[in-house]
This record gives sequence, C-alpha cells and structure tokens, in this order.
Amino acid sequence: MSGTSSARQRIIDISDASGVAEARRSVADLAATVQLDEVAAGELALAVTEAGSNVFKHAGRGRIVARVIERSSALGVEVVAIDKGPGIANVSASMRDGHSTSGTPGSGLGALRRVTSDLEVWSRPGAGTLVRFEVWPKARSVPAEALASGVICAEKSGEDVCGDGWTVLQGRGRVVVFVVDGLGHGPEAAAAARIAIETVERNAQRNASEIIDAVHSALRPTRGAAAAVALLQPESELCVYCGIGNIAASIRGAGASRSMVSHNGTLGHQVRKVQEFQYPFPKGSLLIMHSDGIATHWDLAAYPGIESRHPALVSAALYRDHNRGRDDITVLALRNGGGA
Ligand SMILES: [Mn+2]
Repeated sequence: MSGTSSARQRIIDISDASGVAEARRSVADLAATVQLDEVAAGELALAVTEAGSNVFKHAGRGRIVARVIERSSALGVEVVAIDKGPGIANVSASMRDGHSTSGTPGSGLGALRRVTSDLEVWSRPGAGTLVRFEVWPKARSVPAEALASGVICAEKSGEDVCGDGWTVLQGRGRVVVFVVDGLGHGPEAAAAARIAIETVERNAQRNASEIIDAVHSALRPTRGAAAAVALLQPESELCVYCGIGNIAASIRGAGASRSMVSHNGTLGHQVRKVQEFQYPFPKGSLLIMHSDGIATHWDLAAYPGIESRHPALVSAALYRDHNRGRDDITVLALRNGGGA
C-alpha cells in the first residue's frame, strides 16, 4: 500500500504572544522533518505567525495544530488554527486581498492566502474561527486531493504520550481507515495503540474482520484497546466497517447521518463477536470516527455549512467543542472526494 498518512503532528496552545512564537518554532521543527525548501519554509513560518497572531489578537486564546501530509509521495505540512473568539462576519470579503478592515478578525486572510495552498476558513459571528491551509515544497506540483481528510490526535493533558492512534492506508481502489484507543492512557495505552497500528499496516490487504482478528491476537500481551476499521471503496461508494469497543463512527451526507455498529469488548482480552457491517459511502459524504475522548452528542448542524467544507475543519470543530478533557482524543473526518 502507498500513501500512508503520517501521524506526525504538533499542537501548540496560544494564550499570549510567546505562544505565537512557540507555534512558529514548533511548526518549523516539524517542517524540518519533511525537508521543505527554504522559500516554502519561510512562507510556512510567515503563515503560522499570521494565523497564530490572529488567534491571539481576536480570540485571546486558541490552538495551532500542524501535521505532516503526503500526496503523490510529496510531503507537506497542514496547519489548522482553532479559536472560539468573536468570529468573522464576512469571510469571503476578508479573503480578498487588500480588504480594508485592518485590525478586525479576518484582516490577515488575504496575506495568508498568498503564501499557502488550499486556504479554507469556517467562521460565524460568536462561534469562533477555524482556518486551514497547506504548505508544500516549491519544486513539487502536488495534485488535488482525491480523498480529503483531517485528523487530530492528542494525549490527555499532563501525559507525554498519546494512548490513541490512527492510520489511513490507500491503495488499489480501497482505503483502510483505522482508529484505536489503548485502554486508559499513558505509556501502556500508547504501546497497545502502536502495536495495533503496526498490525493493521501488515494486514492492510485483508478484509475488515480479518484485520480486527489480527489486532485482537497482537494485543494479547498488552493492556488492550478499543478499535475500529472502516474499509472504504470510494468508487463503489461502499464502506465495510468492523469495530470492537468504544470508537464512534458515522457516515454523513445530504443532511442525514448514519451511525455504524461496533460490538462490545476489549481487543486483546475479551471479544465475543467480530462482525462486519456494510454501509453506503456516497460521493461527497463524510466518514467521521472518534475515540471516547470526544463526547458523542455533537451535531454538525451547530456549524452551518461545515459539512461541505474541508474535513480538517470538521475534525477541528469537534476537537475544539466536544473534547471531554479527561482522556486521549482522536477525531478523524474523511470525504469520499476532494477538499471543498
Ligand atoms: Mn479513551
């Protein structure tokens, strides 16, 4: 399989000006691992500083989430700026270069668009702002995303490692999407999650229930995990789903949402039944999967228009507003189709 999405990610809290500098440093550090050329690295630093400053100036606090992304074997960096500030009244006017409401929310978006790719903004007055963009090496022409996705995976605050994990593996007309939540949190949960992901990578050609069986066997020496695999066939508009334990998953499209079924149990320890379920996955619809660090009672209707935007904005909204705050969290959104 090719096109493994990397789990390499940075999350930086911004609550003062030093947070903006820290975000610039931390994202530069991440970018160094993908060897951006000097021009692209400079533009990334500029863009992160601009996005981070906007968060601090207009919302007082928020977060920058950056991760390594891969497309056609090129590596780039995706940045999402997340705040719960006053929001932007007119996003499209703000995106126009030279828009003259300097100092108001959104005033830097034109500048941001000049130095980044695929800039997307979701904002509503009173509902905060979510900004997403990509930066790629200058020498590469990177094709449009065939299946757009966004994911945030973060450790419980106070922990050094994350007991959740995820992977997206693409190849030969199918996509394997896997989310795992190692029991509890901390190093032992992280070890279980890591073993689960390695097992999925080794078994990615198999069917969904075989993948879950393999994970169950591999996790026996660990403390165990909840996990689910969604085996997508985008062209046939199908999703075969198989899960054990508390991973929430649904497919949403045209205003309707369908939850997918996992059986109870703990992989590695107690599994009564491994069963595949098949669901329609129409073009344009969104797969959303998350661990129980995210509360289950969210509703995308609270974010008008977000369902048709880049999935990274969807995962950012759920992360911002539905984080229970007492566990590791993973939230992943993937569209059958491109970005916006
Ligand atoms: Mn959990």
